[in-house]
This record gives sequence, structure tokens and C-alpha cells, in this order.
Amino acid sequence: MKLSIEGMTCGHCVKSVTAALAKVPGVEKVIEVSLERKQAEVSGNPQPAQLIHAVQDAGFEARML
Ligand SMILES: [Cu+2]
Repeated sequence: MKLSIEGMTCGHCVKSVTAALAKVPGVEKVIEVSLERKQAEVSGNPQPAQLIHAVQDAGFEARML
């Protein structure tokens, strides 16, 4: 599952988004969080709304791709 992430500016942001996504129920693995492409990819079967809320709670904006 891929998401567009808005608001990341540095490696710390990437770590924050990675940690937030990893905690969402159903996420098996955070495959990638790319600062350059403003995208994240996770494996597993999480609820899309929970992914988006987790990213928002970490201080960023997200939408499913
Ligand atoms: Cu940052």
C-alpha cells in the first residue's frame, strides 16, 4: 500500500513517519518512506484511514495512492 506524505523536510521526519506507520495494526513492514518522492509504502493489510490518521498524529499530511 502506498501513501503520499506531505510535510517531511528531513531524516527526522522520515523516522517519525516510519515509526507512526509501523504502529498501525495490520502493518507487517514499513517498506519505504521516501523524503525525495514524498511517498511511503507499507506491507500488510491495515485500514487506510488508520494509516492516514497515524501520519496526521505525527504531524504530517497523508493520502492513499
Ligand atoms: Cu524533519
